Amino acid sequence: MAMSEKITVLTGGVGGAKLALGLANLQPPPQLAFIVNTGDDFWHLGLKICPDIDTLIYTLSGAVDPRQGWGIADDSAHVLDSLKRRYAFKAWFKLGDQDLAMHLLRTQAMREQVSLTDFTSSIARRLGIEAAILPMCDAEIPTTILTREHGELSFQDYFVKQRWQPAIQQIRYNVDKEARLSEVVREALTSADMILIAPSNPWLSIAPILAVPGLLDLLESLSVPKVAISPLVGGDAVKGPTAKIMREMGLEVSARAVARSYAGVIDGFVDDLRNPVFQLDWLRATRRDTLMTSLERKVALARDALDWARGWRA
Ligand code: FO1
Repeated sequence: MAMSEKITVLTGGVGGAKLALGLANLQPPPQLAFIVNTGDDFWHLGLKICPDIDTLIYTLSGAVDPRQGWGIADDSAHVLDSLKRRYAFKAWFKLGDQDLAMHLLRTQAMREQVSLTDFTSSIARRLGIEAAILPMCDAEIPTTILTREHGELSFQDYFVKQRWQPAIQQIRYNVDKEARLSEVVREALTSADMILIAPSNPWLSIAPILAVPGLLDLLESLSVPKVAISPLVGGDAVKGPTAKIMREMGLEVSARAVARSYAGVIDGFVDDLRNPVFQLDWLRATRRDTLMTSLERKVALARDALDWARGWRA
């Protein structure tokens, strides 16, 4: 039975990719589908760049730079250096030479009207990835950040150029009128035996996915276990601005506040052992060590989360 078990995961960023690697290394392997945030995507130097999709693809194919958690390990930067030295281009977004190959192919595909879904699945297959990697939407839904200091910033301007320092007034998920839930995303959700929300930033990585028209309603209508894993460990983010953003939005910085932000979406929560214990009457919760500092720990967290949710599945 476990052989054909279907697990669908909402994910974005480095934390999500770590859990994905744990899931992909489970024995026996479940059938995995990852619905990936594309709110961070942007056009830069004429190239279509999808950081969260690439982080997941590089992680699952073993190419990722383990120190950064994104980009390709031991990549060179000749193109970027040339842009900086010869042309005085302000290269604030680091694009490695090998990473550029992905952006070139993707940009060509976009120009030839290939959908992001089709391009992503063909490139993932070519890199030997068995899991389905599904962009949350084929239409662009760019996240923008309203700040007092700089006004409205595009996502990468806020995240990379400004190093997520400006205080957030509002996060906008700019849903285009043309945006539709793709058939493959719908199918991945409706056919899943279990749905996980990775320990990604709830507001920057998961909320853009939930903003795809029809996705939230569909999720709410499904009766399989829906389990989020805490992005906070010991009351702080492992990496990135989750805790800072919660403070700026006037939220308590706690796993409880994260779980409450998923009200109506999840019915289970894997909390970290280091966080203060909390209870919500609508939520099943368990406590684990969620720090994924080695492959063994990633696999253990993935296995524990699935075993736990299987235990209370009707
Ligand atoms: N993150 C950085 O902090 N600085 C960078 O220069 C940078 C370049 C980059 C290039 C390709 C890619 O796929 C990801 C890259 N990231 C970089 C990471 C990325 O922008 C963010 O981590 C995500 O968008 C947030 O999930």
